[in-house]
Amino acid sequence: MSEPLIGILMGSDSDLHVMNEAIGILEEFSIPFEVTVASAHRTPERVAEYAKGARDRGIKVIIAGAGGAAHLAGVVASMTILPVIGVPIDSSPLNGIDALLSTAQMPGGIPVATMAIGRAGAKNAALLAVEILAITDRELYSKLVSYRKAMTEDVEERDRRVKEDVSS
Ligand code: RP5
Repeated sequence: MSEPLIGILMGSDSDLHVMNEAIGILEEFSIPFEVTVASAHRTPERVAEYAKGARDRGIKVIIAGAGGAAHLAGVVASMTILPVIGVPIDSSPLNGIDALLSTAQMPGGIPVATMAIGRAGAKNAALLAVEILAITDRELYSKLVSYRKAMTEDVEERDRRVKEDVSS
């Protein structure tokens, strides 16, 4: 497999079932990626090492998913110039609202592109990462156009089926 272009980070292995949505999209678009478990609170040195070394290793975009007091994406963003996409994970008693605010409410100067809570957010994080790569990759751009077209056709098909069900 080629060198990874996207780094997927997650605060715990318990986040994997959500971050699998991102993995699925990157596989669908044949984008090489790597997956790492590192916690901003439990393993801060590991997070720092990862963030500081990512660009030199060829990573173009980092996707960081975490739950609870989710500082992972923000801490990573503070230590790299690479675009960082945050995925708030609904793993706490607050169902991800805590992670959403912790990820989104960054101070001016250190941006984190924050996605929706949970699976949709993980999926969109990967699609946004692909869109960023597609800025300079025409083939990837065409794949994204086809992906959108397929999604439109799928909704139209669902519409047809619902109309049939209702009228029968
Ligand atoms: C966060 O705490 C992780 O990202 C995870 O969502 C949450 C719970 O982690 P575990 O206690 O399951 O390892 O840091």
